[in-house]
Amino acid sequence: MDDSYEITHGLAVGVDDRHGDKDGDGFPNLAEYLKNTSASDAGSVPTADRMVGTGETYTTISSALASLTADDQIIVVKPGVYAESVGNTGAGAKRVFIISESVDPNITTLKPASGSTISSSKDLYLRGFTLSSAGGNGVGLTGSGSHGIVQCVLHGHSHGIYSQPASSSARNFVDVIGSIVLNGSGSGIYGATNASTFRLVHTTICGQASYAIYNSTSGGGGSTYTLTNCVMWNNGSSEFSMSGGAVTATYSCIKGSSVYSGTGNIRACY
Ligand SMILES: [Ca+2]
Ligand SMILES: [Ca+2]
Repeated sequence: MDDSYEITHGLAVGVDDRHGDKDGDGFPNLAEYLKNTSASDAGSVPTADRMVGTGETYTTISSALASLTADDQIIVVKPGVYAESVGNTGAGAKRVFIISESVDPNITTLKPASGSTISSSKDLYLRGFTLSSAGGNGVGLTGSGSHGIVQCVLHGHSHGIYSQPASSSARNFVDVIGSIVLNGSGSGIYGATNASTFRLVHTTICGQASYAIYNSTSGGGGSTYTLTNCVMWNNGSSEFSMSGGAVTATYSCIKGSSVYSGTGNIRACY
């Protein structure tokens, strides 16, 4: 975002707050910037490029996504259960915002019969969904990009969020804000081959059979994970497997006796 836009709307210059929502209108600062609406006025909101739901032209997210001919488009999704695996990969992939019409993730659910729930090789912003699966990953991020997963519940996947940039020179930046990852058979976040940068804020990972966060050492995968006001609790193996990666935690509650860089953390409180 341009500094002039950030100054006009009271955003923090020099801080990557693209996935924040300063005015709380449900549209992230970046979408408001790209669509020329005000990031500091909840009465000024972008118009959806596509609407998905009963009675709309598009009744699946996949069909709306396939119809896009440009990047930086906004798909708004009405409440409902969408039994589809959404793929935003390959030659047709777009930078896209997929936003639930409701603030409540419990009434807008994405639940494929099998496989990963949503995958993307370009910038993906996803807000206000429950993602539920029968064994695949929740959000699979390949290619390289800047991604936001906001106010989502990721339930029962293998890995909740799986990031594997396309090459050692690519990198994924992933904001996870106000979300819960729980009760999957793998890890909550899996930093796979090649490096990613994760920022977790107000996010809980619990009840995963493996780790809260697992960092792979392959491909020079020196990923970083910055946690603020997060809870990592009761995951099957332990909270982190971090060889090759690094955790910095601040004002977070992390089960176990390990000490992590950062301040104000509560630990070993079990
Ligand atoms: Ca906003
Ligand atoms: Ca606004």
